[in-house]
Amino acid sequence: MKALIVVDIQNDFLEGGALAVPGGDEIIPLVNSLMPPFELVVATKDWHPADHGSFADNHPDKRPGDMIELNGLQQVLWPTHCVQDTRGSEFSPHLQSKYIHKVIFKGTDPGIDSYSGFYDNGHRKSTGLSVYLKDLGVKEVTVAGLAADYCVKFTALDSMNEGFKTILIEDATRAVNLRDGDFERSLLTMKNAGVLIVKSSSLKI
Ligand code: VGL
Ligand code: ZN
Repeated sequence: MKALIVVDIQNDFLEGGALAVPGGDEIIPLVNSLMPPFELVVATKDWHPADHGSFADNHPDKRPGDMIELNGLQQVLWPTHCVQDTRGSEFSPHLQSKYIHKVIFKGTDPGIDSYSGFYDNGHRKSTGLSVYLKDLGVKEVTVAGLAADYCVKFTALDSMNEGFKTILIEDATRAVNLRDGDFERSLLTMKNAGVLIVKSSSLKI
């Protein structure tokens, strides 16, 4: 069985949102067309409590983009985003969420960030996604969504580590690009880890 994982297509990552990913809105029509052919569609939601340690607002004298150490891990500080049960954490109204079979919530522990849909950034706790997929007999995982240099990258890398054949649709993602070239570097990191990088036009489902 093949699964599509749609990463964090939430208002805060889209135009007008707190942590808007440049061009993020452009992928939504493509993601909408990718979902129906998949037997299983899982979506992730970044789902932070208001006191989350990745928010610059929660650290005196810090600004978005600064680095801190958060419980032993290096952490980039972000604008406050995807707070649980706010409009910013909802799926885009343009995303055809009726095709989503299962939603995985991540980043709920205020003391640790969670870019991947599988594990937190310290690989300390699992979200249950791997067992969920394996129980359903999933062997192949295709990844799309936001953002290519954070949540999409770490979801794809963990998917490989968990033993799934893993495919990234490169035109169905966009990067934050805090530094120039982060998108290209992320593609290379995924490729070197064994992730197949494909264009949607050459995708066979
Ligand atoms: C993400 C930064 C902070 C993402 C989530 O979805 O890529 N990036 N939280
Ligand atoms: Zn986040």
